[in-house]
Amino acid sequence: MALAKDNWVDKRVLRNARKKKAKLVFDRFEEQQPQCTFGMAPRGDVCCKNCYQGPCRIIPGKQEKGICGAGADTIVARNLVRHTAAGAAQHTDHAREAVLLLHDIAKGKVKGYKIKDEAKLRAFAKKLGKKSSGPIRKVAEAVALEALEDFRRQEGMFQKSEGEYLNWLRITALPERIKTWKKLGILPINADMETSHALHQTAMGVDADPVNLLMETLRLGLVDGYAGLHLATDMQDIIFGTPKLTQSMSNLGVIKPDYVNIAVHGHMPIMSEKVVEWAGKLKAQAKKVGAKGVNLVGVCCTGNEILMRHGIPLAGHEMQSEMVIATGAVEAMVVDVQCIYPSVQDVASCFHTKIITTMDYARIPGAIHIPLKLENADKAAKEIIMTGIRNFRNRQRKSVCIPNKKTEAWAGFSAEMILAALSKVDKKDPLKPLIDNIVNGNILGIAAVVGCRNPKLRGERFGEKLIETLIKNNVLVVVTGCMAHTAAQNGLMNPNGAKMAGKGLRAVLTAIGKANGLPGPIPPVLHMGSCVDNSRIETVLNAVASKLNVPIHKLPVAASAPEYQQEKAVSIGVWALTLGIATHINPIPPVTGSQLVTKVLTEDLEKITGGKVLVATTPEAAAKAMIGHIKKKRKGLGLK
Ligand code: SF4
Ligand code: WCC
Ligand code: FE
Repeated sequence: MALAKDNWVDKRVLRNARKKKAKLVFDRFEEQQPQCTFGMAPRGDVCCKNCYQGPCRIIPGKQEKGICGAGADTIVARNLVRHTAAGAAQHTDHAREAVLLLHDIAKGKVKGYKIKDEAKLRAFAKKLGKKSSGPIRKVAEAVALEALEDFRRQEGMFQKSEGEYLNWLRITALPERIKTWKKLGILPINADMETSHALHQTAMGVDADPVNLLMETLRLGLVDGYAGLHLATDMQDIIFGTPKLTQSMSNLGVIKPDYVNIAVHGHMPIMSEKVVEWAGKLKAQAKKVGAKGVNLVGVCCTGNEILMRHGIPLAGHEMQSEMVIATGAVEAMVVDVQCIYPSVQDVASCFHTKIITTMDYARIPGAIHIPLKLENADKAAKEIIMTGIRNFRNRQRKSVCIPNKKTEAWAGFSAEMILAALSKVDKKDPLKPLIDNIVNGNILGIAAVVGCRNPKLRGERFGEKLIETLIKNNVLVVVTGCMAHTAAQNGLMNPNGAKMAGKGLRAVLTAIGKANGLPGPIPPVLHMGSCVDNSRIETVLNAVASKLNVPIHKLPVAASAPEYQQEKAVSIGVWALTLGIATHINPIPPVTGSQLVTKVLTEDLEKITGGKVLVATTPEAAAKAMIGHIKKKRKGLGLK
């Protein structure tokens, strides 16, 4: 296996795992070969499992219809709706938890949490047309109730183009977009209604019209973008603070030999913020067991969240989560929801690590369960840290293998932080330096490279090669999610990384660094946060689009999820398409069995929302497609 080429796969840690007979994702990946090719490119056959007459397989020229009579177009479109709905449901559930927390803070029901960014909260009240002055808890209640409306509004069910729609979409998206979506009749009414409706619509014997189903997919993209991503980010910023520039480290080497190491993995700051707080408070307890202190490290998106707000180092992306444990030096891994391989418990059983689950609906057999609820968060977080501390004595020194790999990573580039940094260049008009440099070609365009790493692409360095090629070609890259870990580990998220950027881009990064009194250029790859923080990218794009008075789809921008694997990546991608962003996704999604769906996504959609799917199966081809698109958009704007 070509694993050695991936610099995030540490050979010594792999060996350490093997010594303990711990199987890692790569081993299971091999065991799974050959994987079923139905529904997958390039064969492009189609598979439906939506009822128990099936599963049905469609083979062109041989078996054209499923038992119920559904053909390839219907099945492919239905599957896409279901994946998008599942992704959106994860994000909206996440957002709802944050809204409920704000509501409980407002009602004085929880003591352990506070509102950190009052100015942001008041700004949202204003946008929502609510009273923004006065006691902060009153404002919080009004905002939380407006947000909750996005989960319970019923009006407009059978007249979607006329009815009411998501508050968070109304206050966030640009008027031009809302008009487009309204015309298409895809404005979502309430998040829960839409995701559950999608299950109904795609069941056996309901919607068979592929075009209608594709419209539903777009609607779910909007659900994801506004009732999921934006709502989650906004609530989290209000409660936990809006991220600012922070400097930290990344990769497995952030695990420290003499400390109680606790890895935090998952997605929700509701849990991780409390863990961060208590890790700080219980230092003395760690010393009592012979450790120098508690060393928290972040995995996956929780890693991104606590890096952005507290400078906690990133230990690894989702696919490295098992390797974090296989260092033999992690006392506890505490998890909440999403992207947590159940295998972390199997690997932990080979070492001394305790896996601690915290959410009642996300449990792993064999793990310790310490439910972290709003009302007992402090008690639970304390117990979590103490579980790690108590376990320090069980660490087997001979099983410890911490690689000497760590890379400096700058993070915290919220939209507010980007504007603040730009305002040091031009106080009166912060966006001007960015726009001027796009116009003069120093910055060719902006690309978001986001999402997961996929074991199918192991050894290919797809994500890192794509990012490197983009910045070399003067494309400013913004990242979130597991791709942020990738960029950090490859040295692209610190001032040194600017050396890899093209001349024009480097000059801009240097000028911004200088204006901000930084020791060097700002990084060529800006860490904008977790997966829900893809919302921050739209915030920046909306600001630029509004200033230039052009829709997003005319801007020289593109996106890529170069190694996607989660349903959430699908819903985020669909949302990007609704915004009018050309979006590369790889591996090729399971849509090629339907010529109609493939054509709509890669061609026709551009005429409808301005967005389209870019297909490319090598990093070089992906960079070429994205840069080609950016150049086309520059030309459209009359830029060279
Ligand atoms: Fe087969 Fe139709 Fe059932 Fe799908 S819904 S499994 S195509 S019978
Ligand atoms: Ni977002 Fe993908 Fe990571 Fe999970 S955390 S693995 S969806 S990128
Ligand atoms: Fe994530």
